[in-house]
Amino acid sequence: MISVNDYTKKLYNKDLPSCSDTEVYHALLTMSQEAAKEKQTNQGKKKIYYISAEFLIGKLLSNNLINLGLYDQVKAELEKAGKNLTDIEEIEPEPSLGNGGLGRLAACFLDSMATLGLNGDGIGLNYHLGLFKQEFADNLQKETANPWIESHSWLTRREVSYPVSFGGMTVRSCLYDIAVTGYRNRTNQLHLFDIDTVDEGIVTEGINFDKEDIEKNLTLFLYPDDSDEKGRLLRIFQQYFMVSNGAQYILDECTKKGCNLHDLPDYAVIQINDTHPTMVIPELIRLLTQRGIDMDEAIDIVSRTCAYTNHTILAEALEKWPVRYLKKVVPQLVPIIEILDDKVRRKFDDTSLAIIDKQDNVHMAHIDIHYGFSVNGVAYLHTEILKKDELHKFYEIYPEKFNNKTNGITFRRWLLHCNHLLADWITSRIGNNYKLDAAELEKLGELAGDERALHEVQAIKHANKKILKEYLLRTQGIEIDDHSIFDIQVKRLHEYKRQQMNALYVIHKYLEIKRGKKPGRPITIMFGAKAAPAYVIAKDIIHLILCLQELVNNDPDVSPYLKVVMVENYNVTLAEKLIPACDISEQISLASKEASGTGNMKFMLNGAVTLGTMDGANVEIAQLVGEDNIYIFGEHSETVIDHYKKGDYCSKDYYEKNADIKEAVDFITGPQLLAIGKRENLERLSKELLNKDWFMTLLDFEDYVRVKEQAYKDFEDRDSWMRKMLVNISKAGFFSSDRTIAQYNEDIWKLDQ
Ligand code: 26Q
Repeated sequence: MISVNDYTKKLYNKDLPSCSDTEVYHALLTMSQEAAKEKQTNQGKKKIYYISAEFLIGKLLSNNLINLGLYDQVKAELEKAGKNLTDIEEIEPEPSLGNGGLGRLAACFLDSMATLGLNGDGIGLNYHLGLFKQEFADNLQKETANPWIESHSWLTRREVSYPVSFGGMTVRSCLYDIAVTGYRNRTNQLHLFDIDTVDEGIVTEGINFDKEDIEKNLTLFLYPDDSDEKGRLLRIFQQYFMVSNGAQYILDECTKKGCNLHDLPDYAVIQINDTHPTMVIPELIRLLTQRGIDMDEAIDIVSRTCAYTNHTILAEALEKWPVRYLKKVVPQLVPIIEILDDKVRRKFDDTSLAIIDKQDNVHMAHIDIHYGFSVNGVAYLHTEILKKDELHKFYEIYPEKFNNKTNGITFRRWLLHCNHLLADWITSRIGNNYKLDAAELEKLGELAGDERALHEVQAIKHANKKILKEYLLRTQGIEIDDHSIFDIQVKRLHEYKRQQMNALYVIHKYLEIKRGKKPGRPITIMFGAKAAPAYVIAKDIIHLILCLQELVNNDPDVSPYLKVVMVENYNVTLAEKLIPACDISEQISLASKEASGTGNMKFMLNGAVTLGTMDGANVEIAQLVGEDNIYIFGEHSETVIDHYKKGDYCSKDYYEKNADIKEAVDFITGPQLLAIGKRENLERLSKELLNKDWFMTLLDFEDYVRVKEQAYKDFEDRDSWMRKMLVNISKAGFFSSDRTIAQYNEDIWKLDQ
């Protein structure tokens, strides 16, 4: 049997006990990489290529050890040598290749594809600095560069390189692979394209850099600020670089397997993760015609190879690119896009279905829908809204293309890795099978009347709360009370996710406590969120939360009862610490706006109870756990959609009618917060809430307060709360990404296992 010591000897000529934690990390990294290589890759004829601008993979060490079946053995060997795996995990930098849900979903999907033994790879970009690192100064978000690639890393350089031509210049790519280890199964690959000329040295103060120096900046950052034209052009450079490399790689690989390109759909299926990789469609058509296939046949081949996933219904997030930009960056694609548009216009006389609109903007999603064979939403409600509203006209002409694939999460990372205590307890109760067949968690339901079992679950939750408490104190200097209720909202900052509503609640509670109405048990309300650097209101919301943190936590009348915590630089690693410790999971988006959510599933699996609206996958969670085991509030999606259609929502009406709302909103610009925060930011936010409130915070505020108070009250009935926790865990099996991926394969990809 291989041992860690063999590797420390090989790498450093030292025995394990005398190695530093960094050396041990490098030894484990090499050991895992070699073990992954040993696993047979699926050699099936057809492969699924999951192409995505983001893969938020998180740290890989422990996850790979678990998947490769090495975890227990390594842990024991380290302990014997006086080392601690948790300390070594902290040495690993977190790869920073995604923003949030969409990128994390791609990572969960890769894990499930490998675990199910599917022949499937990821294709993306190797951003050297990835997403920015968030720091707080003066109660504001500051962005700094986040270099994550070290000389010893999970990236393996491949001998693969392609030319990619842009208007006026050609660059050559290079390729790095990251092994994707399936749980006790295959190894697949994540292919990350890059160029050798990238130069981190062009970054000055914060995350500023020359946006026009493409050879130096192409794979520097994930989604550089696109608030100006140069940033938007760079985004197109990145997208085309990704898809052109991906398309060349796919055609090469299929050709090597004997594909004659006319039969490409028998060898490849390409899942397009939102519209960011949409240019793969015209690029493949271009490459096929270059290789001698006529245009009509090329279009037909590509249309039978590509499938599209939609992740958003927010109009402002649907990508549209001016033809002018495309002519600058990818002139070779413009004639092809024009042909695609022309075909659509000949076939349908409704111009709203066209690819190029009157203002000369290219609608990327329209390319995917017309020239892909499948269109899927990511939760039941989301797909229904796409069919009924947002994409209704497309649904009418292509009903057979539309399908739902409710999102899922990998239980290897979101249970086995992040919550060892709970995973071991589940194993002790129902055995190991649930690790590969998540539906088996249902068996835990039988323990709902077993008092001992319930107390064990509750003890695990408390132990995780203590672990989080210690972690936050050590890493962020934050002190929390592990006997308080942990009420947590962590996700990207966006107005539709309504962190501002939770902040208004904090104000409301603060004022109540000030007036002497003290909660029986202390409450800790935690937030974690990054705001896009150019998203002004989102940054104002962060400012408000940070100011509240300062005010509340330093007020001796209030802080024994209420604490506000905004963790810095929320990322996958922090999620893994926060989620197992959570009591109440905040999923409070405006109904109809959150396509699915996946954090909601992670919290549920770890025994938190959801406080949420009937939005995204919350709807399916509610159906599974039943109304006694979830806290639902707020207007439903039909009502909200109706308000938008009629344009009849007026936030001022709610402000004027409800004294609690008025008091909380006024507080934002009242003397106490102005003494701490910046007038400009606070006033802008307050105005936004009063004059616009596009995501209807005030509409749901009253109901939110009512239901949240009920949840806090119910928390005190410990036995009944423990039962709610257990029911949530036992019903979480549906949200395994293994189930999601099996459905993608059955309905869309159709690969042999
Ligand atoms: C678009 C144009 C210009 C610049 C940036 C973008 C852009 C970037 C990222 C648009 C969207 C994204 C990311 C979207 C995302 O993460 N969506 C989430 O996807 C999850 C997985 O399906 C869902 O669970 C979430 O509900 C959804 O918000």
